[in-house]
Amino acid sequence: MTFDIDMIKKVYERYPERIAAARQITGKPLTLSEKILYTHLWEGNATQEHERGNSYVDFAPDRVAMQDATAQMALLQFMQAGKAKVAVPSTAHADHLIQARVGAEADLQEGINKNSEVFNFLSSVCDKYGIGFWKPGAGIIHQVVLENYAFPGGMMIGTDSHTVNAGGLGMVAIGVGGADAVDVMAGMPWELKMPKLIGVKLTGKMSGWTSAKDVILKVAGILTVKGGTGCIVEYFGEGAESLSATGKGTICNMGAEIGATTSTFGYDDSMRRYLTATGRQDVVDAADQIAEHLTGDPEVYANPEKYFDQLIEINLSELTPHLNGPFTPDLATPVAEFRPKAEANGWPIEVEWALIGSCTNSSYEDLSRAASIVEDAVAKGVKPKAILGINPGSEQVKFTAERDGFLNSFRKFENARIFTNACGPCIGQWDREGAEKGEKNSIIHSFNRNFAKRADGNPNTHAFVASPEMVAAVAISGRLDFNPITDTLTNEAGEQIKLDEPKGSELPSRGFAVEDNGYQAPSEDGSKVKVAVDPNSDRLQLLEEFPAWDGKNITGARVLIKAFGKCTTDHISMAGPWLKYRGHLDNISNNMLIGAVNAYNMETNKVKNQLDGSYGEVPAVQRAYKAAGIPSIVVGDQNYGEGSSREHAAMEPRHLGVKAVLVKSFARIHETNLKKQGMLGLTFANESDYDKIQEDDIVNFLDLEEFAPGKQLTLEFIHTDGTKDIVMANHTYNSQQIEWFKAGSALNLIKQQEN
Ligand code: MIC
Ligand code: SF4
Repeated sequence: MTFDIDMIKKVYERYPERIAAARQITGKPLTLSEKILYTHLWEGNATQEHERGNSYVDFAPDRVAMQDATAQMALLQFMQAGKAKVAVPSTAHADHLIQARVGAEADLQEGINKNSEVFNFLSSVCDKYGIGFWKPGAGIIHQVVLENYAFPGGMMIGTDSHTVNAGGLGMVAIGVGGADAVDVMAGMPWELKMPKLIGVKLTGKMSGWTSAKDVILKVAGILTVKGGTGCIVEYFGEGAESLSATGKGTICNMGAEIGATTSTFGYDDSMRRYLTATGRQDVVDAADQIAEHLTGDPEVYANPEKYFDQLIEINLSELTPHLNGPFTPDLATPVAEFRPKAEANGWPIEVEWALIGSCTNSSYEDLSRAASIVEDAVAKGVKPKAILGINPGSEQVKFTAERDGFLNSFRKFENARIFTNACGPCIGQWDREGAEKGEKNSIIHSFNRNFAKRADGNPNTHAFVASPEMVAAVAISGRLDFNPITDTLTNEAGEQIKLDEPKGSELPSRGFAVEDNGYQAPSEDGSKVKVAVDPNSDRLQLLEEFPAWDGKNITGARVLIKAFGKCTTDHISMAGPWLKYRGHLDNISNNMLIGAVNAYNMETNKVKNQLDGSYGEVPAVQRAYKAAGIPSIVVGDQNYGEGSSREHAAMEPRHLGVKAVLVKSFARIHETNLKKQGMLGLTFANESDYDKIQEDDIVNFLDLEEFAPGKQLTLEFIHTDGTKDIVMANHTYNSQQIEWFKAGSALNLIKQQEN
């Protein structure tokens, strides 16, 4: 039976009434996104219209998902909230901490050995508080959620930016920081600014080498990494219905890369098929009773320009395969145009590694299509030039793919490696031989992110994102500019051959199978379960409260760093080798901003220490300021904090005494994380003021004492020559969020309110 089916039925029972209330209040046909949002209002039936892009709204999500690298901090915070059990169904998934090195079995065992302290902590906290725990090897959070928990019309939050993957089954699923998850698990409302809506109308039908991945690679090229900020992307049209549910998941998943709050699709037959295949006929039966509410109204899809804030149309019949990258997921290039662009930019053409997997593209369908390419190449006598690495998305996918022979198809390549059902190379959990040499090279993968250093730690690795079938084709040819539609390959007999188009199965014809799915149910009564954290551990550290604001203006502050250009959460709090400290705030703070480029010398991890004029590493310099009682601020560029949901990127500066982050613009999750942790997240009222800020400036806040919603803050930058600039800063704090700042963090406020 489906997990939490009673909860799902309750959600559906209240749908008709809540939709009726929403229709009455808004007086217009509704998009799917609005239906899901309005049926999940904390207050119950809608009593007022919420202005898109403006009103803050309290929601009541149906469930919470967490992964091991963020769950540690989320649960350390939850433990402080004083609750006996989580208020909504919640799960934690062990997937980020396992390194890809030699192959699935050995890597999994090594991952368990190395991380046992953390896995035991997660397992016991989950047991205690009523949280389902998916053990190491069970699979990647978003595939496991899609297979077991996602349901059309539901709303969930998850402590990972790719939580949005569940839009593939018609959810509004949103990535958040751990502190937001704590709100929901503690039974409190969860706040979000009412998103704007981008409609994407898909016409036509894909064929040949084109895959669902190419839809989102194309959309990323159109909208760029910040074009989706504050928006839900809703896909519709005959083209949408022609895509499989896991293909829809791929598209929604990578919506994180355009900064979208989430993406979703209306309930259709592909979802029915997927739910049935994954053992959830009961969800189909329940959903079918209210099917009309689980998709946008026909008037909306007939006249989308009237109901969406922005509209994009893509004809799937004309869409061709893309490669996106390097270093940013929105640099989209159709495969047919790749060669001249690569030559002009000096991108290395030859690839040594091609990787299939990640939460984005590791479904049964993905593996089957990629395997068909490999089989074809073997049959035609072509040897692959690159090494092909594969991370299946879940134990269920792996077990079924093994049974159906796909994994053996890959194994026909002597240089294929099947890794664990886990994130692996996607998050730098990859022991790539030779990466430390820092050589300029290219890799291709079916993941979603390709920021510098992300996969193998080498800043000179150019990573390109493509569909699993293109990754397989490039692995065989060894060249990024290989266009399987037009180009030939030379086989071992010296003949010119062409690869056949990929063939695959949306779902296993014999059904999914699995022996041990890796799930651990929590105890009914967890009150006796002990959660131990060793005070001497270097992996886990109980949290201490951040101090409350002293009510005064911040004065005499220093500019710790002015970050130049792209500054993602990978730059602020690197993953890979640092993942091991995700449960230990003080230790992980030693990676704070070490990847950010200092605008004053264009170097990373080298900033001026104003105490003695020397240059030092960012965390060390900040620790020196903290010890000397000197406040500091961080200055940044556009879309600061792009990428991950990791709240460490906000907690580390908070812990080390940074007071404010002043940037041209923020990515949504990071801005909220800063607010939740009691930091000041501010934006330049005039972006060009960024240029006025100098390395040796002294910074004074002039009117923080009057901090209020909608009121700009005034900062004074005093330069060494005695001149000064007044910089106006905008902020988006509402009155509740200002209370978080005053209390020192949102969690402090929860605790105050409990007492
Ligand atoms: C990522 O893909 O960057 C991660 C690792 O999954 C993160 C979460 C994390 O940093 O733990 C994300 O996307 O939110
Ligand atoms: Fe894991 Fe990569 Fe997906 Fe993040 S994007 S959840 S690291 S597979």
